[in-house]
Amino acid sequence: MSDTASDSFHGHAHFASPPPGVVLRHDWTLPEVRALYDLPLLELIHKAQTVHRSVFQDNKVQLCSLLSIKTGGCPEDCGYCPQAARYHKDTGVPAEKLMSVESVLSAASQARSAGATRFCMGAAWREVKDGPQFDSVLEMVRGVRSLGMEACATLGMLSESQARRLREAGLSAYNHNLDTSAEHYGDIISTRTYQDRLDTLSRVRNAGISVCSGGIIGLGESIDDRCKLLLTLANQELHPESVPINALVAVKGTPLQEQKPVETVEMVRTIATARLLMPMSMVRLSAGRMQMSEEAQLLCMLAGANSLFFGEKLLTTGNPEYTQDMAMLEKAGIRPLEPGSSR
Ligand code: SAM
Ligand code: DTB
Ligand code: SF4
Repeated sequence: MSDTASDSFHGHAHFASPPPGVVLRHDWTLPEVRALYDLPLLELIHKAQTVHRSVFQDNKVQLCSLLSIKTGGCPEDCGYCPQAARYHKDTGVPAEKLMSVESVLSAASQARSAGATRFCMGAAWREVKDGPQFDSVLEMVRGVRSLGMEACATLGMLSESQARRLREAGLSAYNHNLDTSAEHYGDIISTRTYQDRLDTLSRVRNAGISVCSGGIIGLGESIDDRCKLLLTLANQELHPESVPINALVAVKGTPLQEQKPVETVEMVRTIATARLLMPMSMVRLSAGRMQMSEEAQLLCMLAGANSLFFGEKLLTTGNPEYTQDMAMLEKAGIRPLEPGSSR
């Protein structure tokens, strides 16, 4: 499958070399990462914004659209997730069937009209199973690509052949988050291991699909856990081309329902550190915007976030209204990235 112009831009850091003065490192140590995270805030933001401006167009963010193509009933026990079957009684999130190809593509085409250049499809699966459902997902991927958008999917664990088939269908990126540090992982999820996650990521990478991998802050992790997550992402052979940073949405009925909301400054430090460690990657301000003021979100963009999910729903939880987001960006003079434009 050939890459289009839009493909060779966002995300695909390995297609372009860094500009002068920007070095891509894969040997970060925890004290180094922690030293960045702990810098005086204004200095940290300044550093991150300086790197950001040398790599990306100024005042641009990529708008992504997210759709839950298969909601709820998941056999995993991720402590943050309202879609896990075992919390269903308390979260009330129903287990639904996979959406039809037709309805997914009609949502994708609407998202494109609203300005999305990337369409992400999420399924509450532990892993992909070969068969008619996976065949439908492959058709969704082909359909989204033929609309001229980047197609991203997050479907749980993948085998080598499934990764290859997704690549052949034209999938631009696969999202698979590490969520937190290896050390903290077991406190949040018991039904799979950190190594399972890393294995799927390397299958995605080996299949030639661009990698989208990030995490969640506010899970009760320490600052070192947060820094270790970023270090693990950055010390891979290639940086993930896309790094979503989520603030926990503490959903009633999940084991993490009582977690305190993430402070803005924590979110900003995490994003700025991600920007410094992975200068060429798209850093996405993902879940948690409902709890943030516009100023907080703009501060995240100043610190190096250059992408948002728009639309009033993420997978199962709320997201700001479209018109509100557009007004926020307009006020700040931030423009959506056009399809196929260059960094
Ligand atoms: N089931 C697949 C998997 O877990 O890889 C794909 C869908 S899963 C819902 C995608 C990601 O959403 C998770 O990896 C997690 O990082 C994020 N997520 C889920 N629930 C969240 C919450 N309550 N707050 C913030 N992020 C969340
Ligand atoms: C990611 O890192 N965040 C998005 C996307 N990847 C799939 C998902 C956020 C989900 C938030 C909880 C929900 O709406 O269910
Ligand atoms: Fe299932 Fe993904 Fe939710 Fe975990 S995060 S319970 S794997 S849908």
